[in-house]
Amino acid sequence: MTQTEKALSKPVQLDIDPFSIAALGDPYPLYRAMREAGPVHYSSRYDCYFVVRHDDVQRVLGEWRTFSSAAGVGLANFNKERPWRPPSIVLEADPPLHTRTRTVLARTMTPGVVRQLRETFEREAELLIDRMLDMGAFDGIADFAEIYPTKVFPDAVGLPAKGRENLLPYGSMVFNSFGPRNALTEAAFANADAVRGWIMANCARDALSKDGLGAMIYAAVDAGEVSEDEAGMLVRSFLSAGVDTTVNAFGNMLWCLATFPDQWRKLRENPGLARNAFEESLRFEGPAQCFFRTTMDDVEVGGVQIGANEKICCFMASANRDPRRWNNPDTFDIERKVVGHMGFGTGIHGCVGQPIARLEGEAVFAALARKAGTIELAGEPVRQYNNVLRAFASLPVRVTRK
Ligand code: OVV
Repeated sequence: MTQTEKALSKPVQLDIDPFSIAALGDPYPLYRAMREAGPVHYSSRYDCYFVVRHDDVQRVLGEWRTFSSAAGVGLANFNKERPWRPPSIVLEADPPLHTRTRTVLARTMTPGVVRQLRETFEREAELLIDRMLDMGAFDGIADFAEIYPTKVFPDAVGLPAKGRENLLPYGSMVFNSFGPRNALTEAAFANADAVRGWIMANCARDALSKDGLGAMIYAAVDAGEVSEDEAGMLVRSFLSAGVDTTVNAFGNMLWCLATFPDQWRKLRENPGLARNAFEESLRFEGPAQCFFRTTMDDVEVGGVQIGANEKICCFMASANRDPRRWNNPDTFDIERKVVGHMGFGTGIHGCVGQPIARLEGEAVFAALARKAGTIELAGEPVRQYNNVLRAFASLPVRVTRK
């Protein structure tokens, strides 16, 4: 095919709804079919383009000047419709605003800060795993995945203990709202005002401890880097992005260990693999399945011409299973060289919290590897449906001591 012919190719018309319950329950066959049918798909249902191959996802997320975040990173185009909350000043922003706000956030996640958090995170991880082993049989979501990230990270931020039950409902609102308006969004917003009210009230300087990551954000106000209001918005980003993501990463990782016994055996025999194993779970069953961008200009993606002010959905979870990039992509392999996975995204908006997410994952799954003998499913897992998060509602698991 000549370049001219290539430039003329049309996107594949997408009839399937990736945000239907059936697709959300089992998205990988759909991702495969889309990757094989072509690089770019167009959905008239959503008036949105879908990008599914590793190279293309990497490019779209990399070229932030062309593929903007400022009109929202969900399906809603903020140039055309009002967002449901004031946009995030880091996620839903382009440089130069994004550069300034991300710098302030990143300073709270440096290796020095992580080193200081490690002791507490590891102690809490030991306590968590001891409780699991005492229980023997437990729900991997309610008793495990939801427990640790809703404690150690809010503790580190300096959030008060009272009202933390609002964190997961808020995360559900945030992540469902990146998808289309459907029954899932509707359900997530059932108690929206109370949940949002608690979140906003607890982002204020006075609500937070004087020695946490939240206080570090407010120190940037005193240094003239952000305004008091912007600081509150950055604390909101901690609470929006830092809880549901890690909770579901934990649930998905536990499911991987319970359903790939050879990989569990390897981890149990070598707890030093915990960090890479957690990383591989983010490739294989990452919680954040997709994020959107908006085109700033006419642009060609994968040989397909796309106009300006169009929405593009980048499926990181499909890029993470693309056989063009990975050997045996549908195999969970904790010794895999997993660099280049998109579980944390990529480019200037790549997860700023990843040092803390990795610390949490390593602490918990290394403790599990040191202490547990067997892990197995004790019943049928139940899915939690969310427009963009891969999640379980319930995950019955049985463990024994080493
Ligand atoms: C990465 C992410 C997810 C959800 C919310 C935010 C960020 C935010 O900045 O509010």
